[in-house]
Amino acid sequence: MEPESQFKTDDFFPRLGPLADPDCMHDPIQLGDTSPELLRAHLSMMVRIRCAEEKIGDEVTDGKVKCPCHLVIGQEAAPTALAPHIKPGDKVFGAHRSHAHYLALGGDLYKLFAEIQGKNDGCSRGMGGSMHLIDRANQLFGTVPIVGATIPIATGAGLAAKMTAKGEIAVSFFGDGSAEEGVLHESLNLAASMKLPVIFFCENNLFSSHLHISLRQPSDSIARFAQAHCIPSKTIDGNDVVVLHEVTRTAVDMCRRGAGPVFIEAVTYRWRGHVGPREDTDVGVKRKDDLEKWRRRDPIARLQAALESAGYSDAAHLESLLNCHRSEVSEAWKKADDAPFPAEKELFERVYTPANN
Ligand SMILES: Cc1ncc(C[n+]2csc(CCOP(=O)(O)OP(=O)(O)O)c2C)c(N)n1
Ligand SMILES: [Mg+2]
Repeated sequence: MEPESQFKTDDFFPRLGPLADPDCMHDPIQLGDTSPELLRAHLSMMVRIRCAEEKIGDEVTDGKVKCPCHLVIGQEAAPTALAPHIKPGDKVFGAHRSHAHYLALGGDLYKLFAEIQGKNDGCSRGMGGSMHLIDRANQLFGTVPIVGATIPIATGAGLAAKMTAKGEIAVSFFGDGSAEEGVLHESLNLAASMKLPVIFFCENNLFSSHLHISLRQPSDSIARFAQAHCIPSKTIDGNDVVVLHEVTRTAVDMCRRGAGPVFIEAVTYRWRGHVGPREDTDVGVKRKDDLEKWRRRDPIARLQAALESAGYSDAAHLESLLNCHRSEVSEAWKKADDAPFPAEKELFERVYTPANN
């Protein structure tokens, strides 16, 4: 009989370690040689996303929003960092928590708010709500609530990009919960076997609804599934926009030059409940204590602190960003509030494609 010690598990079960430890990484981030203009642009986008999310949360609380909204507050850095690398012809896909991805890619704030309010001017013409965002002009090809559902579609977009050979890529954003769907594993296998230009981008916020990852999986690192499929992967601090910017740039370059798929695991944490604006501190493993610590890993505050020490920003600069985005947000919300709903007769016309099309 073989000795048990010859059965290996350790190499194959990486753990997130400090990346998932809420006591770590509270310091300002390292700016490296990133230009001050780019850093300030990232700061501005993350503040814009947060202001929009806080507004949506307030309106949900006031009962003005009828569709479920999954807020991304605390997770602004990953979509912000990826977006500048995306070019016309690329195709980005998201999931149910995708307001930030829509905005980071250049989506129109008014059309987002109109969609959330079910209005005719919404980006899905008022028929989708918060979880069905689309903005093809800015390379966002769809977000859907079914967990894992856009992963194979992004993989198919990767196959199309490979066939047209113009250096275009596909990006699939998904959460740690998607790793419990078979379709992720099928997609990883296909993309690796066919060397498809797909970035599999896991925003691992350690939770799927109210369940912490330690209650759902034997390891907290989702990148282990990339390793199992021979896909190069990198697991990083998902609240450090500079690290994210560099890693996503490399991943995009690898995909564009035909190196095959790449897997990024960005470790982060959502501040609000799974759905809606409440903090939901009564669920999950130590969520109440952990949330307070994760707030100290705030992607915005850590960038702002680093910018202040480098002399690239100050309290007045942040204040002016907040004022500017808050007023844009409140104007866009008001405009969406005043906008008309779609006509009732259009209900089926917009949901189903006519048979002769
Ligand atoms: C196939 C499927 N199963 C279950 C659900 C219910 N559900 C909606 S969101 C969610 C959690 C997903 O967690 P994760 O992928 O980590 O994303 P996060 O909410 O953390 O951003 C679940 C289980 C669903 N929408 N689709
Ligand atoms: Mg999650």
